Amino acid sequence: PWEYAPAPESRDIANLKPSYRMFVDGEFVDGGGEPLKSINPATEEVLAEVAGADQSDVDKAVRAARRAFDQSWSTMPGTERAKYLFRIARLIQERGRELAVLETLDNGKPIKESRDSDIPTAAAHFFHHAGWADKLSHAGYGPDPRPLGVAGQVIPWNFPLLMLAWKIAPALACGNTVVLKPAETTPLSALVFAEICQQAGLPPGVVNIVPGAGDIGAALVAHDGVDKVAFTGSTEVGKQIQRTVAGTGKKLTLELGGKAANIVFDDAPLDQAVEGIVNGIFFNQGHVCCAGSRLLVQESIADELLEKLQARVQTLRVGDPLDKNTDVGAINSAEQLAKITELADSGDAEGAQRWTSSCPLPERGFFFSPTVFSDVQQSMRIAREEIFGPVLSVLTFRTPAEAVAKANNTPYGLSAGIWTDKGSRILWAAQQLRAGVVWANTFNRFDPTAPFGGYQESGFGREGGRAGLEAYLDV
Ligand code: TXE
Repeated sequence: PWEYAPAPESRDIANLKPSYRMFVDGEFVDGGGEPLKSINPATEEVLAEVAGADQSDVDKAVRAARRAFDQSWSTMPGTERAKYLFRIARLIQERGRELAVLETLDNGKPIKESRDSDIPTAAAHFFHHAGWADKLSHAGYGPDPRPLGVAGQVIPWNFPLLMLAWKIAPALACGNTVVLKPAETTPLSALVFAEICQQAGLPPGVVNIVPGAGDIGAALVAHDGVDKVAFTGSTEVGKQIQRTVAGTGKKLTLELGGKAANIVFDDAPLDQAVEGIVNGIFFNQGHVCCAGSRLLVQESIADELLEKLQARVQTLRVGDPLDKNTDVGAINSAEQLAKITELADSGDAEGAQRWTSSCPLPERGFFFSPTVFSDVQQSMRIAREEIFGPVLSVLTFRTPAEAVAKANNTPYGLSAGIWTDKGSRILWAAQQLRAGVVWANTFNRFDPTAPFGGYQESGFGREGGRAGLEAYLDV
């Protein structure tokens, strides 16, 4: 074990302040609720205190969003809305280093991921949707597609700024205004985004950020002044939200959990597949709704693949999220670490074989070694439940039909991966798999032009691409 202390200059680069206020009607204001403490999961130290919203703050934010919708945003020509979105996109890029370090401090993810993936992809979502703002009348929705009104958006902690971008960029492009609640453990980048909205000169009330716990998310979703609800988070909370919204006439999109199969056939390029398997489950510590958490490997190559995989996982560097060489960072919270530990222990109890990387872990902070379970049966909890951590469950199959049947044997349906040399098999499997995204000979690729979303208990509605705009328009 080694002692880890983040370099003091990282706080300066992140422009970290001792306290943050919430953003309502274009102003930073105190909240009426309990303040939140944002913890650095790699050190367990408090990073900053954040104003917490209460119900009346939610109400003020929704009213501000309504005024902005009626008075400026929904009637503004698309060409003008586009200018604001382009400005926001450029400001995310300009402040990219600050945002990347802040995101890593707050979330625990490796700096190379926040630097090369989260922040650039968030900017890309604003660029992409800025380009749509003045073209909606020509997009095949009919001559006059209309915004829905005020969007109430609740996001999780795994990609704090990126999930914000997935939600806010399409909403604004279509002429809606927004009240967004970030996750309680990762509110900081959303509040820096609020500064960016001010810098971009966005009219007051178009974007409002109300930090708080689940009760504030629930209050936002239930508020009468909200016309559209967008949620990314656990399937359990998604179902609660569905019940709240039922019968109200509000539009709803849900992006929930997953248990994706990453399927490796015997003709796959194995070294390439190993890289894709590692990326599929260890990217962002496995805190990824579309993580390739079930490896389905053809029986004839299972031993060889597992050996290669273990050798590769052994080279992953776990630890200091601010070190550019770190591959696997910190687990976001003590609660999530406890959940991962409990589910991994159930794998032992149910008879799976646990293999763990021998990388040393820091003494402080929330860390979990990259773990691979073999001899996994479909009935085991580690094969059925979303672990949302760096834990891979390996199952085998003999025929393509069996692979697809096992892949589809889940209540979820967010993503899947296929590794094979045969193009015809890719097309066949992609049609058979009940998953919103199917990657072939790659994994965890995201692009704002591609719709993303689930089947079954992974939710409904799409984010990104033309399909993603439909969630924010009356056509
Ligand atoms: O999620 P929650 P948690 C899964 C993953 C993880 C588990 C629990 O398996 O281990 O969920 O994570 C807000 N009404 N995913 O507890 O509670 C909450 O404040 C309205 C998968 O963090 O769903 C936060 O902002 N909002 C997932 C957001 O919902 C409520 C990402 C997500 O928190 C609420 C996250 C309520 N009643 C977790 N209760 C994915 N699909 O990527 C909580 N919230």
